[in-house]
Amino acid sequence: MTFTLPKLAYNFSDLEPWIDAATVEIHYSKHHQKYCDNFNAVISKYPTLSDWPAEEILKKINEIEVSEEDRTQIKNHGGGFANHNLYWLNLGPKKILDAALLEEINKNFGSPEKMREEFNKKATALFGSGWTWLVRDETGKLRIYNLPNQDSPLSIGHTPILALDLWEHAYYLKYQNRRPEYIENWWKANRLVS
Ligand code: MN3
Repeated sequence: MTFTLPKLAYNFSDLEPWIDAATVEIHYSKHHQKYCDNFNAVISKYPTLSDWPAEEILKKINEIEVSEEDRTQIKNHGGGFANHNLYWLNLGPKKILDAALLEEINKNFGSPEKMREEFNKKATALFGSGWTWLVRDETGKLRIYNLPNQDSPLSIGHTPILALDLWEHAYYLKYQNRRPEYIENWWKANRLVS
């Protein structure tokens, strides 16, 4: 199996004004594509993994029989591939609110506002390149945390729900050093939670 980028359900310009068209285009067709290509290159060395979905490979990152150097490659580029898949899926020009998710958020955080507050606090505090995550942990509880680089929550047994890319390539063209503004506007482009 060769991994390919999921087709976006919207045009590059559809997330304007929150995320600009140039950023979406470069992020998707250059950055995301590069993770995908590098992931394919490393997986092509291991025919036993060729039928596995990316998510399964990341879940078993510490068990799969690969060289340590390639494990790092898979973590970085497989993570980059899968993380961006979710990033694009979270976004959209039209809100399609997920009622079951909202109920879970209310149960775990009290309200979407409280969840966003905690999420934004974590996102603003992230040092360097990485992602802020809303995940469901192994007990079913929702949690918010940061992971560095392209590390995936799947690799620690969690199911990612919301994925905020905080690498500078995700926002620098439009927002430069104004990361908090990007974070605020990312919520506006997020179709799952208002
Ligand atoms: Mn990115």
